[in-house]
Amino acid sequence: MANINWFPGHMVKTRREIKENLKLVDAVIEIRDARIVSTSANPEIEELCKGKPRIILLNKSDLSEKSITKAWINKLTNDSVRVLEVNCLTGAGLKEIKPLMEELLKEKHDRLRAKGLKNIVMRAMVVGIPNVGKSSFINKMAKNNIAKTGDRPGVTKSKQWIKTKIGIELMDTPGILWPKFEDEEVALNLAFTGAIKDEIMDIEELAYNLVSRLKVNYPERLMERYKLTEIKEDTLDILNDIAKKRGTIASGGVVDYNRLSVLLLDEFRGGKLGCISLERP
Ligand SMILES: Nc1nc2c(ncn2[C@@H]2O[C@H](COP(=O)(O)OP(=O)(O)OP(=O)(O)O)[C@@H](O)[C@H]2O)c(=O)[nH]1
Ligand SMILES: [Mg+2]
Repeated sequence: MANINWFPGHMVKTRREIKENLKLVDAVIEIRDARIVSTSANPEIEELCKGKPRIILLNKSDLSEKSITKAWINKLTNDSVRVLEVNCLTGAGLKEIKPLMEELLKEKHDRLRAKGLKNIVMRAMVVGIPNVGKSSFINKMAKNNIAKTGDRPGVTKSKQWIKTKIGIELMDTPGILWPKFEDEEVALNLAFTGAIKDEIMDIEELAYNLVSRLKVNYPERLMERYKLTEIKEDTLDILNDIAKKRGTIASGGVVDYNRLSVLLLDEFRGGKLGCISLERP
């Protein structure tokens, strides 16, 4: 349905760039969308990050269902991966990054300290698929003056480092990853959450699919928000009921599905339907 153009050529280039840049960092900070934890993962991330400790940030956790986000944290945590729920708009959860990174890098740091090193700077690269909040994260973490430090010239290719409030340095350009794009489910999840521009989607089809999904997992939210007395089986009937309640009716008394669809998607994306997770572990 969605005409997503991810340019395979770019993928090869970013993969190469990420691999190059990995040599310069201690850890990878991978950002995902807490509402679509599986969809917002990159299928090759494990392979790409081979050997590097990774911190997965489940961002936009203000919009996801808390218990499900917790379940994802349990599922994804392992020896070299730590997972945090965060909100890059308020900064909630971001302070936890440093202790987790120290935990993951403990052996390396012990080794360095044994050699007499004192001020160990931790460096990380930020990666994630489009729209997960990479820029918001970097802006929130950066010290106000966004002080950048260059590497010594001639030693490494000059890379800009962003100093953060928690004493970690971040590579200034995040790595943009691609999602799995083989199935329609993934395309829909990306579109529901706004990661794919609406112009390339059929908005009415999208809203129809969203309500079809919500009627199964979150019928009570639909009832509450749109003051429905029941959730009918047929999605079209639900849409018509919502249209009546919301007055998205065109002249002649027919439902204005375009206006209704825009309203539904806006309200979903703005969290008006409450905290909703579209994927469960
Ligand atoms: N509700 C909510 N919105 C967020 C959060 N973090 C980011 N956003 C919003 O998500 C949208 C995308 O954020 P960006 O920081 O631009 O994401 P990005 O990963 O840099 O996106 P690209 O540069 O397009 O790849 C923006 O509208 C942000 O305001 C969050 O924790 N909660
Ligand atoms: Mg960005």
